Amino acid sequence: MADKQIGLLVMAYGTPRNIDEIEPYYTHIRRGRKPTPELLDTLIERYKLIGGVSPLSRITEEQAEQLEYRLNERHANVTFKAYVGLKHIEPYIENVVQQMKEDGIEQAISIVLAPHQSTFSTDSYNNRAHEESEKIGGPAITSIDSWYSEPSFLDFWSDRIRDTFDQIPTEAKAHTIVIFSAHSLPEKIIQMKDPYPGQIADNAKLIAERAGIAHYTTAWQSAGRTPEPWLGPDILDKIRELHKEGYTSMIFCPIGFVADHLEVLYDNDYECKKLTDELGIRYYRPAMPNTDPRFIEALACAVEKKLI
Ligand code: FEC
Repeated sequence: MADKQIGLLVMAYGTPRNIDEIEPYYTHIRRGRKPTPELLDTLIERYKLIGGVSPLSRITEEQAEQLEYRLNERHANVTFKAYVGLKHIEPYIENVVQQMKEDGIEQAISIVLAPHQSTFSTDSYNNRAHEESEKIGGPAITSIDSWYSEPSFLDFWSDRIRDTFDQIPTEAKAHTIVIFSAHSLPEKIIQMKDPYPGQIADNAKLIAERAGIAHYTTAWQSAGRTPEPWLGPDILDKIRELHKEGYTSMIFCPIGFVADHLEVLYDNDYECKKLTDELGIRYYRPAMPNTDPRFIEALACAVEKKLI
């Protein structure tokens, strides 16, 4: 008898693959509103500062391939077939659901390459996948809402933090703080009882306990350039506040992201680093999950929980 086939819909944010794709990508993020020339230039400058293009599309592909490989390795009677569907650039989530149907996939599991659940984030990915499958009559998709508490994911960050502490001079260790950060979202999510802020706080606590760290805090980064209020405290304000409290070394853990990309390579490694340099603070930013085996394991375990 042929193996049971399961589609693995791996969804991620997406990134422009060259300079010409930046404007349509930005327009899509802004729900169809073209950015002003000033906003566009600022974004192009940020991409230039990280080398012209983001490594995100390559990393997303590798993460999906490795997840597929790991699952196939340990499930003898099931064949997992990974499909990458993106939020803001081709191949869009909808096109990939159509592709799965054309390929004869009847059953699929969807996972978003972002650990925490939010209406503005993971729910919007999953809703788009479900709406398309309902429209075209399949495949049946089972979605993972969030996976931040997977033990291997907690191990990944706590090991990274311990390794980073080892690099800090002994006399500076007592004045070191870990800053866990995630992408800010509009403040109205608090009234909407969105799970996102609570999950970030819980994730930070779980990692801090595992790593055995004395001082940690949370902050929001990369807020949108819109007039509405966004979740705070912003990470740059947080750095200034912690400096006043006497911290001299800071370990930045952007736990809301899982890869090297603009929001980490620019917002953390350029903007936060510039400020810590000005204030005379030591800046540490452990390597991102990318294709680390502990991270791939966390994704695989989250998928396995949805297997019937
Ligand atoms: O190209 C790259 O390497 C970076 C890709 C990238 C990731 C990412 C992750 C998240 N975002 C989230 C929410 C928002 C909201 C807005 C918003 C705006 C941008 C802009 C760029 C961008 N995001 Fe993003 N985000 C990435 C890139 N993001 C570029 C536009 C310029 C700017 O404002 O910086 C505001 C939209 C608006 O204006 O209305 C909201 C969330 C995540 C983490 C979860 C996920 O990965 O889906 C949440 C990667």
